[in-house]
Amino acid sequence: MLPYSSYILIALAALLVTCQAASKCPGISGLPGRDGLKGLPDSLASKRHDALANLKHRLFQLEAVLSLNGKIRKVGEKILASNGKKADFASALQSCEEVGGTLAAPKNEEENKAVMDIVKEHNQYAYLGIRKGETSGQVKYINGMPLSYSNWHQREPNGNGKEKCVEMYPDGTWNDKKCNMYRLTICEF
Ligand SMILES: [Ca+2]
Repeated sequence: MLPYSSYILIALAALLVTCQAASKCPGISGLPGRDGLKGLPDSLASKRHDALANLKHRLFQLEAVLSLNGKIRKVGEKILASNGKKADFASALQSCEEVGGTLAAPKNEEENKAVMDIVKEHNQYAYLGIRKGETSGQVKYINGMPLSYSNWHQREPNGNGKEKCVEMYPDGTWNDKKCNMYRLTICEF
C-alpha cells in the first residue's frame, strides 16, 4: 500500500478537483455549496477564491515533501509512486486502481526515465500499464488505446502469443513477459 502521506495528497487532490468542477467545497470552512453561490457578496466569493488558493499551495507543499522523501516522482502532469511490493500483473494493477491510479505506462522518454529511476532504486523489474490484446496481440495501454511510445529491448517483443504483459528492465528498456510473474508495482496518478 502507499504511504499514509500519499493518501492525504490523493484525497486533497480529489477534493480540489471536485471543488473546481462543481463549485462546492463541503467541509471547508467558510465555503458555501453550489446553490449558496448565487448572488454571493464579493467578500464571500473572494473568501472561496482564497481558500482554493490555499489548498493549491498546500498541495504543492505536500508534493514537495513527498518528492523530497523520495515517496513520489513528478514528471509532467503525472505523479509516479511505488508501494515497494512485487505482484503479478492483475494484482499490481488492482493495487494502483484501489488508490485511484493505474499502472505506470510511459508515454515519452521523460516518463520512461522517471519509471526507470524507480525500477533502478528498487532493483526490481516492474510491470508497465501495457498489455497485448487477447485476440489481436496488438500492444495497447490498459485503457485500450494504441501505444504512442515504446522502448523495447533489443529483439523484443519476442513472446508471440505467450507473453501478454510488458515489464521494464533497470536500463529502461521493455520486454514482453508472462503476466503471472512477480514484478515491482509502480503506479501513476
Ligand atoms: Ca519477451
